[in-house]
Amino acid sequence: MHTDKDTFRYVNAEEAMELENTYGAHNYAPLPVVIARGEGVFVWDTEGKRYYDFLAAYSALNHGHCHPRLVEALREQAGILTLTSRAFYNNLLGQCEEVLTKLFGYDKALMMNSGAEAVETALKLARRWGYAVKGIQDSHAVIVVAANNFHGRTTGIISFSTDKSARDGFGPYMNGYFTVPFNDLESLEEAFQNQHVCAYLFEPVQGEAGVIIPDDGYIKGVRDLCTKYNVLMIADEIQTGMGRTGKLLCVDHENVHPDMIILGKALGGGMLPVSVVLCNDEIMLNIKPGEHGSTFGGNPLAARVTMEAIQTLLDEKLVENSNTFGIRFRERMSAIKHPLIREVRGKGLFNAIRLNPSEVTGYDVCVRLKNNGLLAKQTHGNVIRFAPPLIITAEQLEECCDIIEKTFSEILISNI
Ligand code: IF1
Repeated sequence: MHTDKDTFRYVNAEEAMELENTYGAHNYAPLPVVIARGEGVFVWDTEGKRYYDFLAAYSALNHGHCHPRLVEALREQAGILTLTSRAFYNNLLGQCEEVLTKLFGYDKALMMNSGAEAVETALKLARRWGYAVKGIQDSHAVIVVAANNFHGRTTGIISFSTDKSARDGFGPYMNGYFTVPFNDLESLEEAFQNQHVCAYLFEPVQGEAGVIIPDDGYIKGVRDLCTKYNVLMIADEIQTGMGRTGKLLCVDHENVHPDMIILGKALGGGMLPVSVVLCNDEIMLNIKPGEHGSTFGGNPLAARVTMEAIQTLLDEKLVENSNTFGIRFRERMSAIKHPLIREVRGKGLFNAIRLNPSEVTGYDVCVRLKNNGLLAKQTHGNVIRFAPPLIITAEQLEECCDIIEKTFSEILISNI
């Protein structure tokens, strides 16, 4: 309950938006809704209106808002020990690393905080392996990436982005990357003819590009080519992992074991930033003490919450939920007959609707969805991503499909 001695105050929606616009960077253009509370699949705005959250913080909220088990783990550990730095051991990091390595089948884990930090860590590990193990000439390593990738916002990562809005105006850029079309094994094999290539970094489903799903067999094909040419296969599962696509990892759909996987977002249960790189000793142990790290990486609070997030995911069968309800969601969306809808696509509860070009944009549809009580986000103008928490129930899913169907029925298109 809010009291005067609190360091914050009640604000209405107008004031909250005014404060952010006045005192905050304008690096986002948020939907005009001010969220003040979250629970499960729901959020409430400052005026008490309830919405279904169909973005789930870009899949960081697979467990839903304020999951009781995660809140309790966070709350209890926050009063015991939150941070030691890695200058010392702590009683929880090793246990968390054991859980992660055994669950995903790797020798070692390197815990970081943001997804981008884990991606940068993976890139450094790949290069170090390229020099120390593959024998690539120092500072000549090349990492292959997919066009339309999204792996984070650091100057190193945007150096290999093909998205102008993410990349332009931030140069000079990092060298040592080569771009191939996503979902194109022929181009990938051609790129691997270069002996300086040490790794291929890709998203098993491209999220920001608009939930782009590769052909069946692509992930297996990547595995085979990486093995054939002694190139590290690095799967960025920061958004697709933790059950989002109906399997624990997206690469599990093709029973493929990458040389390195990167996790983030939901790994921290939507409570705090946690990310990790998992790989075997031949790769991980090329970074020696003092050659990489971060202040908060592997802190005991993150370790505790991560172990609770993983156990909750398994106990509540959220991966199975994602698969089952994803099928139902696409069934319902495909049944909506509307001139605006061009394509419904997805895997598990990672779905998107691609709109036909018209005077109605993805943003317009998201504003209408908001007015009807469902929050979603467009990407690249005409694709709307639908990715609810994996804890959604059958009844809630049907209600959300009803809302989406009703919203499209209210949109009259004159120019298609
Ligand atoms: C923004 C996008 C999604 C990611 C993958 C690494 C990262 C992300 C596959 C970096 C982060 C976030 C970042 C956020 C919006 C969101 C996003 F639209 F930017 F592209 F989800 F698709 N790999 N994605 O999706 O992780 O450093 O953010 O923890 O920057 O606007 P991070």
